[in-house]
Amino acid sequence: MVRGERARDPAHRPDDTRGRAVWRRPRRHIFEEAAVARAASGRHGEHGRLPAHGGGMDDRHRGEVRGVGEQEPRRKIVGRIDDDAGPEHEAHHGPWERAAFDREDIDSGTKCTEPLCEGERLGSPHVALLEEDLAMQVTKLDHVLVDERERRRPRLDQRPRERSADPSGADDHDPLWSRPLDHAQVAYRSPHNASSVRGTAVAMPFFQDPPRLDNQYRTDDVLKSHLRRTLPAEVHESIEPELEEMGALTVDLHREQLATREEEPRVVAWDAWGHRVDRVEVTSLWRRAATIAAEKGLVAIPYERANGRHSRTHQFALVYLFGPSSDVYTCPLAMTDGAARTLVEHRNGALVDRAVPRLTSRNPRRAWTSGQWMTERTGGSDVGLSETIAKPTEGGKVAGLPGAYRLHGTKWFTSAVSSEMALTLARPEGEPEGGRGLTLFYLETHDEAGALNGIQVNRLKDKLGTRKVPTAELTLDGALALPVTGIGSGIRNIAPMLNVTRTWNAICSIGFMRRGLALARDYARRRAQFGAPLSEKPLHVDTLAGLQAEFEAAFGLAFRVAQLLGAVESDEASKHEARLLRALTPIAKLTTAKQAVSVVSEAIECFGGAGYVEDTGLPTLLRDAQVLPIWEGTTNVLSLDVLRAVARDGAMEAFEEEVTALTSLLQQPRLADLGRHARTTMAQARGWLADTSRRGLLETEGGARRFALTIGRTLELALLLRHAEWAQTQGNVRPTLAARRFAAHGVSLLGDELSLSEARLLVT
Ligand code: MFK
Repeated sequence: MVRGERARDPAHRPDDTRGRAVWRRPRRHIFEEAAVARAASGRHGEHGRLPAHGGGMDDRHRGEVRGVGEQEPRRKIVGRIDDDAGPEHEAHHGPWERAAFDREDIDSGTKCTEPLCEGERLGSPHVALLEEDLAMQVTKLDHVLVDERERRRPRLDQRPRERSADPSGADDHDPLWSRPLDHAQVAYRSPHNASSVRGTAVAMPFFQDPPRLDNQYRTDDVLKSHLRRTLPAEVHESIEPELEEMGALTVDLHREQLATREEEPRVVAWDAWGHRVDRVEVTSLWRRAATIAAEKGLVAIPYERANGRHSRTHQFALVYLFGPSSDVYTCPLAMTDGAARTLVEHRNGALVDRAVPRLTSRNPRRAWTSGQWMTERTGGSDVGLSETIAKPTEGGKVAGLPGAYRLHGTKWFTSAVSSEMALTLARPEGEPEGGRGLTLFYLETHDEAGALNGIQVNRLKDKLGTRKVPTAELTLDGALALPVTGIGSGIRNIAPMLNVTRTWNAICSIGFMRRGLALARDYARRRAQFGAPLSEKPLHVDTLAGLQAEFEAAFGLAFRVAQLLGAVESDEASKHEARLLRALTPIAKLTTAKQAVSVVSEAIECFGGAGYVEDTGLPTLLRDAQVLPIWEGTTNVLSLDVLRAVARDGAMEAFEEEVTALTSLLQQPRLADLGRHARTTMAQARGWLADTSRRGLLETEGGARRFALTIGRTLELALLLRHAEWAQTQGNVRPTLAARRFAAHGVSLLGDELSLSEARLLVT
């Protein structure tokens, strides 16, 4: 008899299968031993509790194993004996059917009739477990059960995808729109099971499955679809393995983030022999992140420029994936990129030769990061108030380069002080007040002997979030530094750094949104309340869809800036693109940062109380997101920057041109309607500008945030519409749905009635 035939032969089922024999034997001693084992271990959780009543073996058995319901009785042991059968079965039937099979087997005792499965199953070493073995294993099984349940539980995203009835294919893109969980699964998971069982049910203790992260590239339809549209096929193809690899790394890093949640950086001020060392020790994940970042070229890619104008898209696709798993290691990376860009733009050959190869190195042992030391006690926004002074030296050098100054002052917020170098601002003696009197300086944090370069770390900041980032207060006490590009105009000269870090900020904002949503969506499938998974609850679905729409809109804006930056850096930008980049950078930073806080906050709420509990790791997401609208220019400061760009750099024309180009050729009627809406909003914004400036500059300034956010949201809508029309040609209506929902949230925050005098009345 061949394998399989034997299995199908009723004469051989199930008694001559060792697996079935286990079921048929009395099990009293198994559970008695288990009870002893538990008593010995002091473990009395409900999960392992024997029924208190003194029924016979069968009753006890029911109480222990069947108590949760008819679905429950054999689950623990099936969890073991199917261990080896599963993969073969899965190979034949796919994970969804395999899971169904597991459950069917549990519930009714029926088995898969697939010959190979059957055969493999019969041959499984696990089915040979003797009762004695089981007795010894039973306490372990309590844990195994949880893991097994998790591993075997069918998930919507594991089911074979069916072609959607909707020719648009919308269903194919989002498990939320896929078919719902069946009732068996709901019952299987729901704690309400306990009340519906007959007999002497003992409530099975309920443990909520935590949210799981999957490969963050593989499951990101928004990123994939964006890259398909915006990159030449060969570029997309060539970078996809890196993205796939980074997507997998995000899962691993996420696990490590949770495991090292309580680690924080620290300053070691003194060495054992009393020397002041001010060594900053970073967390283990940061050390790993530094290696990954260098090896993956997260800063290097746009300088290598292997993909020409698409190099920034390439880089930021990786950063977007990496960011939320990195414990904000993106902070030093952003500043490193900004410093490299600034040095390259200013063409200081000696400093470029010295620092840029290190800042952009893929060798973790050689790679440097850079700080960006701007903020002083006088303010983080009005940088022109800086008090740090620079004194020329006689023959002072930095890295062998002459012309050094000594800096004296306090830097109040220096992010990631663990860097090897920094760009900073100081006022050379005799220079005028204000931003123009400041000079942009280059310094290295340590001298060649490894001693700190006239820098003392006063303390690390005790912050709301970004707790892994060693943000320090520093005293510069004669730090040697070189002017990067002459004396004066420090703010203007550091602007390239600001624009790069603001772009990183926008990318990290969408990364945070994506992470919050990925976890919330996964959780919605695992969490049943009021009789069904949250993913089937209309209000929950509607809430998630609204967040998704905000995220998709923000995504388009952030990556548009990345695309423009790539075009400008490779000298391939049109005049329109170059003009647009200057004004779109603050718009993207401020708009996406606000969305990130709001979306992440809502995503946390999707977990109820669990989202508020530290060891879920979820509160960290919100705390870290909260920095996004604050650093690199607050929402208000950037809104004023937008007004300056409108006044000086023709930004309004650039915005209008962009919205018109994106929306005027839309073919699909619903999209075209929304496109008209975007153009009308842009025209209203221009009207608002004209109107408020007639009423006085203060009136315009008072509405600057609403103006900037209106421009940002209008551009987001236009970009989403453009993408939606293309996506429809690919049979994907998802972006169309996102655009409609996003537009329904509202894009304009402007209104004539919101005058400054009214605002003043409200706040006095
Ligand atoms: C997740 C990734 C995150 C990244 C992590 C980064 C770590 C964060 C650490 C920090 O937070 S570092 C501190 C960040 N600080 C800021 O971002 C400063 C916020 N304040 C501003 O941006 C103010 O608008 C500004 C200091 C620029 C205002 O100062 P002023 O003296 O009123 O400057 P003004 O007159 O507007 O501009 C001076 C010159 O710079 C002008 O050129 P001209 O001299 O030719 O007239 C401006 O055109 C030019 N400029 C200013 N902003 C520019 C710019 N040019 C290009 N792009 C810009 N964004």
